[in-house]
Amino acid sequence: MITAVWSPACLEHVPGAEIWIGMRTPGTEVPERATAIGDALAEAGAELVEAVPHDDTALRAVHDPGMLDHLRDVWEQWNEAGYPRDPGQDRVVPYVFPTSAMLSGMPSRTPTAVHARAGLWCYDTMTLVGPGTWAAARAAVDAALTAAGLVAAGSSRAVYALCRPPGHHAAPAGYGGSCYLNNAAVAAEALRGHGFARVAVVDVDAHHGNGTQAVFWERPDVFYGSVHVDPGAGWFPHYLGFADETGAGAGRGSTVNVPLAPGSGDEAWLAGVERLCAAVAAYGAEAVVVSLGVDAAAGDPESPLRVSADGYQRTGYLINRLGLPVVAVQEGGYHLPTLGPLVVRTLTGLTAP
Ligand code: SP5
Ligand code: ZN
Repeated sequence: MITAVWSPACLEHVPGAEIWIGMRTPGTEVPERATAIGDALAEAGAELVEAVPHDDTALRAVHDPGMLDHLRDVWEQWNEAGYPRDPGQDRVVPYVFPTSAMLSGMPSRTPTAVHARAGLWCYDTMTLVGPGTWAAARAAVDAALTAAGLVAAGSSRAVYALCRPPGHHAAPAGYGGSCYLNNAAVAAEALRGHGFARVAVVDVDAHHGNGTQAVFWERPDVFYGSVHVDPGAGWFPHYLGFADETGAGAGRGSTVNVPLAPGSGDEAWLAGVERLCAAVAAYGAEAVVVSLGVDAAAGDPESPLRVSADGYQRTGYLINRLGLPVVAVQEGGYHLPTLGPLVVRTLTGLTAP
């Protein structure tokens, strides 16, 4: 039996577009994704549980309070500045970024103008903020926290949170990659708070979860492992996710990255998942958070990996066989016709007796 936590508020985020290489493209992280997954879960007979509101304790342990305030308020400020009317931009889109190239060693200031401040907290032009973005992102966090609570209470060994927007690209003080708040990191933090001494995040989204990696980079109490398309072969997030990134300080060795060549299918993918599971067992994790993207599927428009539906079920089963409590949170997956069935297949493997 699959238990799935969801919130209707997750549909309120309508990105409207992604600005990619300067072009306004339709965007792929659309509300219909959540509807497609929800429909497939209902058809599969999953138990659907509505998310319960939680306080900000775990969220504030993951993200800079300044970024949280920004995300909560920025659309209203943008609207009040009049940009939806003149020049006609109805979403928050940054245009200047305080990169090290710009600052050249000088400290960053907080710009007065909202159109400049957008680039302080957002690191790309693909992750737009509209009127419903904060409500949806915060509801996705509540779904992840509700799932973590159910697992901690022992109501199910594995619980799935239908989080939207996704979260694994959201860093402590920067959002991007269609992600605003890091649902998986917040779930891991919550599991720590519920008394699991060592928690592992296993990220099977097609892209490297640079945000989650950054949150736990120096932390010995949360492991981060990811299998993803090689950023060095030209894929988002481009700057992070290489095999030599293994953590620092007290977190040295508790990050594992398995980049795969474009075109990789089930064999290479499942070998990567097995490597992550072996590392999780060796680490001595007491609970697992799965960053469950299904965009490594052969039919997905956002990655060149070629994982089959059977490959996803086996992915779920390999994690299941660790025998640990699991919170699975939705990340990417953009091929609307197969998205729902792929999630169901993964959860079928994850919850098999
Ligand atoms: C959570 C997640 O899977 N985020 C993925 C973010 C990666 N997006 C990269 C998009 C690169 C441009 N793709 C071409 C789209 C043209 N409309
Ligand atoms: Zn992805």
